[in-house]
Amino acid sequence: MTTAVSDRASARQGAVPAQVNEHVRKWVDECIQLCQPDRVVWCDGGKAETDRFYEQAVAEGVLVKLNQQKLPGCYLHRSNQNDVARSEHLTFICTPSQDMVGPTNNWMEPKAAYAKLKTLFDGCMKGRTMYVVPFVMGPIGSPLAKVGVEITDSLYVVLNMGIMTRMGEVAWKQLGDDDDFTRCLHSVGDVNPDRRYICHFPLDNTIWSFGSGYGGNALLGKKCLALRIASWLGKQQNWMAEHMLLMGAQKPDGEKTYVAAAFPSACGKTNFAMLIPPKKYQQDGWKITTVGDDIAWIWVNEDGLVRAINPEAGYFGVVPGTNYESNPNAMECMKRNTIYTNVALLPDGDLWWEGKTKEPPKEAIDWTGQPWTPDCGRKSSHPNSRFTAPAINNPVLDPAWDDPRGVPVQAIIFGGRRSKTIPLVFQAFNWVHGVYLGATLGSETTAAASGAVGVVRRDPMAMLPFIGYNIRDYLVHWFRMRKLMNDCPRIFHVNWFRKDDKGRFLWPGFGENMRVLEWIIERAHGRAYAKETVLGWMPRPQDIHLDGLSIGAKDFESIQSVDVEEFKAEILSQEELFLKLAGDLPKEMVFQREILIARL
Ligand code: OXD
Ligand code: MN
Repeated sequence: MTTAVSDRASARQGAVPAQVNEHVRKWVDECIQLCQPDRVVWCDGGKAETDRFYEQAVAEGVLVKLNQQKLPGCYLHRSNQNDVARSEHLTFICTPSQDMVGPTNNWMEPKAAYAKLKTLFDGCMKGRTMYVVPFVMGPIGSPLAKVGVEITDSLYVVLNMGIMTRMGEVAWKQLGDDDDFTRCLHSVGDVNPDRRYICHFPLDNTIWSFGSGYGGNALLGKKCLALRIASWLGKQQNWMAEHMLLMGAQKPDGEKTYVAAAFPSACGKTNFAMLIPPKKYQQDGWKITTVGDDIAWIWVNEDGLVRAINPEAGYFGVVPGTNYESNPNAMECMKRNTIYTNVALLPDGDLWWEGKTKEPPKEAIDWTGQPWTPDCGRKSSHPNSRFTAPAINNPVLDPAWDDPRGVPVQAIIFGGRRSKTIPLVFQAFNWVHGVYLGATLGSETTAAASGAVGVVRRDPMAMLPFIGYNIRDYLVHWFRMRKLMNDCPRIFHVNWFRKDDKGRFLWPGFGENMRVLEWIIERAHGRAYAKETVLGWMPRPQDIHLDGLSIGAKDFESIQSVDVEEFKAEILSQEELFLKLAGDLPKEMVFQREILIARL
């Protein structure tokens, strides 16, 4: 019986590439037996294969080919309308004890989870093709690079993985004879939210995702591997997987500083990572370069220096609001070889989305496939519509973005979307205080996750949906990592989103954030002045270049102001996190809060 099943499985397997090792073969065989696909395609990641897949995706209606004169190599995908964001409530970490995942994760016992999902995966690929997608997260040869293999029945996922990871034969080479790869099993199933589960098994280095084709739920190298599984591995192996962009900033005298920044989803990480400095800075010779826009893997090298890589090879960025003013580099990135998801299609095969141009087009087909006009009362594009573009399209890609040794990190920035209370910028007094600031980070929710938008929630290190284990242990890990460092990166807090009583932004944001970044860099090198305040070190108006802005010293002071009463309320609202962690809170967190209350 077993032999017969296994024979059938190997018949469907087709030609297994010679480099594929025994461990992978065995696992793929098991998945074939479970999912029962009609065909199995082993992806090689080559150009001929990619061209073939795009053609097939168009023929199958998965993608729409766009105007190839205007947008060469670009395609549009319209997702199922119930499948447009990460499904946090359907995301589980499966470990023997619930304590391992802590109060911020959904938990399932692994046996029960496998049993439940097996009933969903059972025969789910009958009549479909199973694609075997080998990939590497991180520059090839990096000490932190990780191999994954994703099995999926979605061509959209295959093509996105081809952009977002180092996909194909290179992964078999990196893996060699090893069993050390993340086993990622994915099926879109019937895209039914009632039959949707994203389950992580950190002890088995395994991810099973069923019922969604959305990026964060389905491109399993990204949030699932590079954050949830990787954060767990990092805890065991003394490194960190963080929801951070990585950027380089080169001063006119050639000095280069690398900065990592954690902002929650859809709070401008991509914009900040691709920032174009104001004219004056450009004339003076400042240059900003991107290493990554979403995820950083951070370690401490033999010399006690902090280094980081971007595990990804592309960008999965939010489209609405992106234009040649807000982020010209992102616009350049998505001009070619890009997959767009859930934006509006114009009659000439070009695209439009809210905020692309001031004047809307006269007509379009909206993201749901319906005719759209500017006065129809609906948005043309989904608020969480996305572009998937290769990193190599980025005009300001950092030369070291693919360097296996990573880049040195000298400053870490935490930031949230807060219309009130939180000043534009301040620096933590020290590492422990900085970790406290990161841990108590609050942000108004966005469309990147399903659920209400605009509610302040605590989002520790912008990692709330991505910490793959108990947040108590995660915070302890942050505190402990300091011990490995000779000299630690300086930690800062920013808020680009503070508003006045009339709801107008107090700070212009985008490229002008360069002014704040300059102060951060100067502080990281121990140069710029700062005054001591209850919250931390703050620039005075004369410490930030405000020339060319319609923001005077008084305005700057109000952007930086701390209202003691508001802040007391802020501390109370942090209770949400403290209560969740009751009894389990690292003592450093309790002390930091007590000191802050005393200062206020
Ligand atoms: C993302 C997210 O897609 O954070 O990067 O949701
Ligand atoms: Mn993200």
